[in-house]
Amino acid sequence: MIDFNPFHPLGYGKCGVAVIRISGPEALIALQRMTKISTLKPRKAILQKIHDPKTKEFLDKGLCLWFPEPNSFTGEDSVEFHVHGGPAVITSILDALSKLHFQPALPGEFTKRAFLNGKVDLTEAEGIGDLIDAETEKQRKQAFNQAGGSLRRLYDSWRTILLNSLASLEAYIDFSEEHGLGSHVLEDTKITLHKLCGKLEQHLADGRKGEILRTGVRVAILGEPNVGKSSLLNLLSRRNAAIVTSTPGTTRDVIELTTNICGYPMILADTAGIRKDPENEIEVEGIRRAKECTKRADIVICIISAEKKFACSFQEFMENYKNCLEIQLDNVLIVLNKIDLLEEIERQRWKVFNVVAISCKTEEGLQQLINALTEYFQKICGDPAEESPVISRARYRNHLTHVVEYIKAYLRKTEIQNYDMAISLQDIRCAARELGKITGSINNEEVLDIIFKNFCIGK
Ligand SMILES: Nc1nc2c(ncn2[C@@H]2O[C@H](COP(=O)(O)OP(=O)(O)OP(=O)(O)O)[C@@H](O)[C@H]2O)c(=O)[nH]1
Ligand SMILES: [Mg+2]
Repeated sequence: MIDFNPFHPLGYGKCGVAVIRISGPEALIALQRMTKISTLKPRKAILQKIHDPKTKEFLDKGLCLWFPEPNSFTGEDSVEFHVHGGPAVITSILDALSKLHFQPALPGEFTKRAFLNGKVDLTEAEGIGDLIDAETEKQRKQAFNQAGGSLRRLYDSWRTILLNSLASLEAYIDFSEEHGLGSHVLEDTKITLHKLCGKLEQHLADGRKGEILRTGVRVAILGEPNVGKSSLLNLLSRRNAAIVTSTPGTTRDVIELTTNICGYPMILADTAGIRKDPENEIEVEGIRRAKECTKRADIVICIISAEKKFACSFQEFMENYKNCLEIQLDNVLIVLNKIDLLEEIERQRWKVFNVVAISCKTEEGLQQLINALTEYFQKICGDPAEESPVISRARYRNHLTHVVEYIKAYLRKTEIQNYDMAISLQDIRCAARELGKITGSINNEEVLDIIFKNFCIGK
């Protein structure tokens, strides 16, 4: 198996050094047939001329390493060629390897083999995938912890509790009379499972922190036309992504981009300005999309322009404004834009209101806005450096929900007089199975295919 696929965009491009990895029982033989190496120390780099195994033509000179099984990433014999990263060099080495019957690796195939050879469990494998996809510091931390086994240890410990409870109860059913196992076994197990259920429920009630951090926090910018929504999108992303003009109703479609705010991934959406009297059906559709977008958002930045005059109290004004924008979220950050247009006296007036005052034109107040957003992100995603491991995928949540249901079903049955104990144990077995599906100790080929196909080539 070769993990460098020249047809895949992620594995190709000019670079200083390219690493071509091969894995499988023939890896060392391939290395010996393509170099003059006869003996080699494990994990020690050696500079060698690399040649075609059939024509003997020299292809490049590079570092070669051998990782004997089982102490390699895949758990199989593996070899690395560190060669010059030019396309022709890479292609010539891949061609040479194919003459020795090596196949290009499929996406995630290295990690899948590592999993099948017991080097990592499924949560660690998925953590490795997340580490490769991580674009911000917080995502990296969460993925790094998971790849290092934080979730595996947690879920394995819970599975052990279930299996121990099961063993105690089975022993009680089989031997209680002969060996005098007391009914305290039943009571103790009930207490243990109650506690475990509580921990699981607490773990599940995390507000989807880990999942949101993994995929990005959705932030929608909403407001009346011309208040500076597109200007803010451009400013926060440091890109000229959206058209800015002085004509109200410039933006029609939702413009979405991903950016990094203090290590948190933010999926920021600029939307059409909302007003009661849209000019045409394009604007009507734009407004519909804007409102739709806020329903998916974790945070809404609601912009008002400092040019706005209102006769009522600020609270009343904001209530009307939010009603008009149809925002029902808790996480609404009110931003007053265009403060560069205000006289000092007017600025003082705004200060009493709980708004973040900025100018997209002069960038005044930008840091305060970033601080306010970061506070929201900490609330929504937590901090993976400080917290216990959190659920990072819907797949885990789904199985964990089933675990809770099975434990509760068991506990409910124990409340019934003369319940069939042997049958009720099936619930504990199912609960343990569901946990096993998360870590992969219980696996099925179809699920594995789905998980690993989302990996990039080379991992
Ligand atoms: N003085 C001043 N003008 C600004 C500021 N921010 C935006 N503008 C101007 O306000 C006008 C509208 O800005 P946009 O960013 O297009 O506003 P918008 O909310 O996206 O408008 P629509 O897409 O029409 O809903 C443009 O002329 C901007 O240059 C600011 O902080 N100060
Ligand atoms: Mg706009």
